[in-house]
Amino acid sequence: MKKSALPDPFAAARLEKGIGHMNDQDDPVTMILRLKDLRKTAHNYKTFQSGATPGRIVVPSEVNIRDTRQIPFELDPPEHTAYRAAVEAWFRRPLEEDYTRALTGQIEALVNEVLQRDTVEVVSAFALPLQSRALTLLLNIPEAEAEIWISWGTHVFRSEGVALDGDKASILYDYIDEQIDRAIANPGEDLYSVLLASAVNGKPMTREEVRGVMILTFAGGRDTLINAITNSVAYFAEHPESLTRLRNEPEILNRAVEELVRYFAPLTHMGRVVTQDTEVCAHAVRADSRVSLCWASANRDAAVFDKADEIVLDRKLNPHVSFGFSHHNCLGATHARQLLRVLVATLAEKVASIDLLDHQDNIEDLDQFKRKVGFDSLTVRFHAR
Ligand code: HEM
Ligand code: EMZ
Repeated sequence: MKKSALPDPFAAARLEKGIGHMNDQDDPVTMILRLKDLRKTAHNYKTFQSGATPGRIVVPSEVNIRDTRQIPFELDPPEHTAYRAAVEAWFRRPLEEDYTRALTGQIEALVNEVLQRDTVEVVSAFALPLQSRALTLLLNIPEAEAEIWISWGTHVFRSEGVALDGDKASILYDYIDEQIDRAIANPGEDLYSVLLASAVNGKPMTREEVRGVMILTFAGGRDTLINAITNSVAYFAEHPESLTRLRNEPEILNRAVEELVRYFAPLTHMGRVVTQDTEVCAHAVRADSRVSLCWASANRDAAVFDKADEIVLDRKLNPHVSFGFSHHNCLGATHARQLLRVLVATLAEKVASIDLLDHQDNIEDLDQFKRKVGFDSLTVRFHAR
């Protein structure tokens, strides 16, 4: 087994039953493992809601460390539709030329820097700075601000060996509160100021709502992107022929990025709260219990994907659900895709090969399932072309 491989722990349960079970802080979760069932459930927001107690749809549940509702993530239609419409245009800015140019500048500088180094620990010295610097573009603030976020480590709610870390989360909340104060006192062109000046259903967004959008923007795009970046580096280390292919066939770049994202599924699953007794995959689920939409499992569903456990770099039909499905599909996907496209193109252009020297897997414990989602650390040496 290659070190960059992410085995599929859901295969047997998906085939045999279509569901899995896990406990999480005494609030159990029925995991939906097949793509077709997942899509049907994601559409049905009346029976499977996102707008429950803040933090409850996340697995592990964040109800004990967070009161603020993340927006638009923890809302259902019709509220969701109005809030999402208010922020959608901002999250499409990564398609603008200036944005892509700035992103390319950041990524080229970082790749040039690691090419000069002897060894590089990819998670902390490549993926984290890359994710943080790129986020300054999405927020439209000076790049230097990223240094503060880098000091927080990979996940803003979790720590080494601690599933949920309230102290760590409060660093983020306090920081966002300060930034909102600053934007109120001195409005600018940044996301905080734009949200404070925006209206939903004719009413100005409240401070608490702005807080909810900002917490989500920081939390949702952090370990997901860090895992995607680190897993990509590990993959290219073990598949130098793929770097060569991307150099010779740049037209497959977008497909390659979709395929890496399908295979890595950086967010394993996301919950919903059941509003009435019902069934998923012919299995009874009770009102007020939780189900989860398991993107990582659905992406390996052999009923939909040929060679589901392989990275087929130019895969043509690729209806993966790594960025979710239906109305809550990932708002940050435009940014994430641009970042990964520029990263992969830059690696193909500048890097001849990567030696994988040392690694520590990051394995999520989902009770019945143990899923490798990436690396806690990955040490490599980059060789220039
Ligand atoms: C929603 C995955 C990057 C912000 C989602 C959902 C998934 C997902 C699966 C759907 C959640 C659900 O249905 O409950 C990912 C992956 C990423 C990524 C795999 C990286 C490879 C980002 C980034 C940001 C972001 C960079 C912003 C900085 C959001 C937001 C939502 C969301 C705001 C909620 C959308 C809504 O509820 O309407 N993401 N995400 N994500 N993501 Fe991402
Ligand atoms: C939540 C979630 C968003 C949650 C779309 O996913 O990402 C998780 O990493 C966070 O812990 O709070 O933002």
